[in-house]
Amino acid sequence: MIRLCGFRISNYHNKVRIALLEKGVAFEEDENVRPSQKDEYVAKSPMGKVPYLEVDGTRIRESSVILEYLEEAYPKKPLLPKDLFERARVRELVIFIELHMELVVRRLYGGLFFGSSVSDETRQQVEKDIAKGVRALKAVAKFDPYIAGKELSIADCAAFVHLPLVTLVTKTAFGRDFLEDMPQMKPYLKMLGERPAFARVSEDRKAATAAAKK
Ligand SMILES: N[C@@H](CCC(=O)N[C@@H](CS)C(=O)NCC(=O)O)C(=O)O
Repeated sequence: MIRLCGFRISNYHNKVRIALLEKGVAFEEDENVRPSQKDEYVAKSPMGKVPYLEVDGTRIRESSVILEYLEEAYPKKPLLPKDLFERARVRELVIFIELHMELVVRRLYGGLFFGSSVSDETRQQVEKDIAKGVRALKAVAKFDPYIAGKELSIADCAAFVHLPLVTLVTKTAFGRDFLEDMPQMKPYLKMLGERPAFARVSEDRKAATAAAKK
């Protein structure tokens, strides 16, 4: 049995949940698992992060590794193209989006969402780095209609959960949506949001966010 452990506000948890739903894999979900540095939790997730996947008692950590595992274990409804270069392109997009965009704006989450202080130096560095990430995404994204081309892929699961955060953070921190000069972005995210799996995860994220604010 497969169990996804994490919480429904987490963009990385949601990325995995979308992939499971799109692939039609039967799974259970423990949506009450929170990141922690406590010994008991790091015994399960050594970086103290969510999500992790339990497969018949074996844990897999890191969302990209989980998605690769799912591709290999459940190839019937693929989220990676067949062509080797196209597969590389999908993975390249995921790295651009996660390493060079989401992880960059994440440096400002504490300041923007949790009231901690952020230095001017960090802000300036984020502004520089995110511009590079956006440049990379622009160079490779196809929107044809999916981000890597004709077929839905892992890169769409990543784009859908992470890119709205790039918009939110850049608008709030710098007064401008750094994705605004990609006119295809909004209709693309809307189109994905109309797919049942994406819509469900999005609705559940909103409900979990509202519940957390109570
Ligand atoms: N590279 C990890 C990132 C996961 C991640 O950063 N998760 C966040 C929640 S969205 C978390 O657990 N943060 C707590 C922490 O970093 O200690 C993955 O792809 O699974």
